[in-house]
Amino acid sequence: MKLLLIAPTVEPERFPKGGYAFRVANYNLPLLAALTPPDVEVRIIDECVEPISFDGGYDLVGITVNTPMASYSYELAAKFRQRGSPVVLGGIHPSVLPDESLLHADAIVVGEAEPVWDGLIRDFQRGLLRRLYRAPQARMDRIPVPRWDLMRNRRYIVRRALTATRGCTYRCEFCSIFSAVGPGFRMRPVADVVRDIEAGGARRLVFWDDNIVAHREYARRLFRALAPLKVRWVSQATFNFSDDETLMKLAYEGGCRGIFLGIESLSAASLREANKSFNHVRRYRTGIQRLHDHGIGVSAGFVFGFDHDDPSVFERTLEFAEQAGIDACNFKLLTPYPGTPLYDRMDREGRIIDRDWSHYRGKTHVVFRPRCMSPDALLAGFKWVRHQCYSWRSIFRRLFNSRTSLEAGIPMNLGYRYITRNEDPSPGWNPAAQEQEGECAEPRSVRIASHWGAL
Ligand code: B12
Ligand code: SF4
Repeated sequence: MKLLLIAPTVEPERFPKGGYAFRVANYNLPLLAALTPPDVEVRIIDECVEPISFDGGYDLVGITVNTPMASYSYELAAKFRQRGSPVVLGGIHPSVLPDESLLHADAIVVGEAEPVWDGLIRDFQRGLLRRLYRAPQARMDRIPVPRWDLMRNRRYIVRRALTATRGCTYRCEFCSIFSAVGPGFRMRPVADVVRDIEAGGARRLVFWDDNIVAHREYARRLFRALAPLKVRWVSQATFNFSDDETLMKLAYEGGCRGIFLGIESLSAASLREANKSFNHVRRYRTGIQRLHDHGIGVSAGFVFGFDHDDPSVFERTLEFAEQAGIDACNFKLLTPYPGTPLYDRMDREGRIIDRDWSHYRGKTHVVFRPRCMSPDALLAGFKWVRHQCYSWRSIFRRLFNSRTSLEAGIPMNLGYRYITRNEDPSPGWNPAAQEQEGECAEPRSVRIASHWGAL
């Protein structure tokens, strides 16, 4: 039996020929391949690094689907099905919208593949494939070593990605984690993580954990176990990582050179709205400094479009990022992904204006009606802040103020600069330059003054 596993991309502009920026190896498909019975011949195509070929005569095709890629994945599924290859869809989007996905597939998996994938393949081989496989949460002590040997390894800048934990202890309004991996925070045995890294044999890794420090004691054990491996890695964490000196020290010794922090907003009101009050705006600056002092670069996620965001939010964020020396900024438009509490609220309030999933990329379209500015102003401000932040002036200012982990900071900024300009050459405009009218209107001078007071 021949099985093809596909990771599609809707971002061909991000991966032009020879452009290696941000090519990080995919994790879920090598994992799925490792769960596949050994008598099955498996091929993986990650569209970020190679085009999809429709003519392999595959007996079964599996596609991993997130929301922005849903429509495109359905088109791919139709093409394979026309050629006689049945298609199974899995991942976050089929898990939250199973009825929609079932219209485009022979079968779907809702939830994590580990508990059901082997059975699905056996059902298929016996001609008994069911339409829907609903998986319970996977056991963390049964995660196999991913089949990295099936990847086009040379085409990635970071060749190994994995997770030590799954889930998050928080429930931010806009976040899909709860619907992606279910409730609770689960940890893999540290020995299994070490086993995977040794088997992977790479010196540079990404841990795609949602919050690698959520369980402090586990994180300490993990970081101690990583130290002898002499690997360098980046991961994701909540801001309170920066409260814990011991943990930051152990993380650095274990190879951590950069951390993605969901800062999201400089406004306490917006953080409250997002159910993220555990981020304390007043601690941002010292927290970033402490991470830098420990040799850990900071990549910060910022979201624009909260109900409390007025048109000055873009320039205030840019100024803060530069002064605090944030090594890399990841800006996103607030997007109500299906399955999130934000989606339910926006839907209830009748504020969703666009349900074309291909627009749910968090950077190309505003899909809801913002409270304090027009959708056009939000999109323009978003483009403006991205372009400004990746101007040479801002890159220089941020990296100069950081002076940490430049071996990661410089290529990351060059990568982001390349992507930002390649994705959308339009520089946008700063909505704060125009005075706002309406329910959120406040003189600009007052807005700016109250902002600096809060920081
Ligand atoms: C890694 C990652 C990325 C990487 C992907 C790089 C790569 N080469 O893999 C990058 C940085 C590029 C990325 C980009 C984006 N991402 Co992202 N990303 C993740 C992250 C952190 C981890 C995914 C992962 O590998 N998990 C580990 C594996 C093992 O789990 P898994 O993927 O869920 O797979 C399991 C099951 O879903 C299932 N499964 C998955 N696929 C398949 C396929 C088949 C056939 C079957 C049977 C089963 C199955 O079985 C797997 C094993 O249990 C998740 C957060 C999360 N915890 O899921 C967000 C997440 C998936 N991303 C998200 C988003 C929104 C995005 C972006 C739109 C950016 C943004 N606005 O944040 C872009 C979209 C890019 C695009 N073109 O589609 C959302 C998805 C929301 C949604 N409804 O789609 C998530 C859930 C984050 C969040 N907090 O909300 N992302
Ligand atoms: S945004 Fe981060 S902290 Fe909030 S629920 Fe998602 S993963 Fe957890």
